[in-house]
Amino acid sequence: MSKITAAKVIVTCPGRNFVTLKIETADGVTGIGDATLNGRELSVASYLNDHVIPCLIGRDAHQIEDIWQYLYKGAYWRRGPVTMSAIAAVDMALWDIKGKVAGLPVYQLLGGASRTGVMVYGHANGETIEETLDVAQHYKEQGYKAIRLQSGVPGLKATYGVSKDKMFYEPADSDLPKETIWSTHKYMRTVPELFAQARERLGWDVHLLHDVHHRLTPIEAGRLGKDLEPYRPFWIEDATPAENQARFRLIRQHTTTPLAVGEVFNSIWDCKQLIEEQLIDYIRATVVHAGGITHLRRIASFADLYGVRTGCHGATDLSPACMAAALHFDLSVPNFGVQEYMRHTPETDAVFPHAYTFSDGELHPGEAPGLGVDIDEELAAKYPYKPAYLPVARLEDGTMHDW
Ligand code: CS2
Ligand code: MG
Repeated sequence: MSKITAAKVIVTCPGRNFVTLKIETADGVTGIGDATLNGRELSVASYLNDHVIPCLIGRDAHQIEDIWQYLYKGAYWRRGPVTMSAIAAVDMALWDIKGKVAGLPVYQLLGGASRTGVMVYGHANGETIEETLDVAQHYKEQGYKAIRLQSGVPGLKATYGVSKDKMFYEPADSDLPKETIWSTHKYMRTVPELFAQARERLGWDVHLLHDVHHRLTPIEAGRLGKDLEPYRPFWIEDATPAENQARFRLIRQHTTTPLAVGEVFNSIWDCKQLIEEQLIDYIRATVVHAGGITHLRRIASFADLYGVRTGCHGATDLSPACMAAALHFDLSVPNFGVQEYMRHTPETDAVFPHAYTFSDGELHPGEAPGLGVDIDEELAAKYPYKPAYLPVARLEDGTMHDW
């Protein structure tokens, strides 16, 4: 028995906000979990402080499944991004503790390694196609086997995924949501040209991905998928908003371009129909937003029945604690696809010392017991919370759209 004696929530902002749960047991072993929900960080911090931590004290840290079920069923108001991010943080911290007590990296507790490393994809973006491909060439030279391409759209001031800093992308960049303008008509002409030039310049040995970021209707997504088929994308992501999972049937009728969705999902129920009707090819749900390692394993096992592979979200707003947990999951899960890898800033890496390493286009979680990540509380205290929101999108006539 490893009795939980204390737990605390650490909010820090080394360039962007992160929320971390730290759990301590009677034998002095601690574990951490990421609880960051971009733009709603303080909601999860409160959910943990006010409604979870009081229920954890005195429980056995080794009872990961029972605690998961207690927090999920005991909430009465099940699911949702705040609840499931809080449960995820507890889950990650308990797997961290279990690994440390066992003296094993968490992937060994999940069934051991199923591969030598975790293929990741980098993020090439630019105002123009040429600038985007210059950055993509740089990622290719760094050894990346998979690269996401996002370029500016002529006639639009700003576009999802295009940032000033080419090695770091953070969309939550203002203390109230920025209003951006979107035009599907202008966008639809740009992406096929981007991919045509990308194959010309980068060749066929590198996987190319693109994030549509919820912007299209199903038939527009079908059109885009069909237009991109000659360039064989690894996937197009979030082609259309997925609350109504049946929307993807229409896309599937028109294109064989692989579809990825799920970074905004927080439970298996958000993707059950998408998976069982084989409407997608990759599920993007993450450790931090979909209930932790415990629940993500359930989603992956269900996906495996239908030939759907994992492609976990890994943006800068998921902390190194989540990245570490994701890599232990990725190394072991049988139906692995790819792991997103947006590098964090040096300040963030200093606050979250970690064992994972990058080489030859792959990440590896390392052999440290537990998750192999920690939080430097003293350094974290130097970066107080700073309100930051994701943008919103409107069409050129002012209609609210999906960002
Ligand atoms: C994006 C993210 O990484 C991705 O695929 O969709 O940048 C997303 O916009 C942010 O994580 C939202 O917080
Ligand atoms: Mg995305």
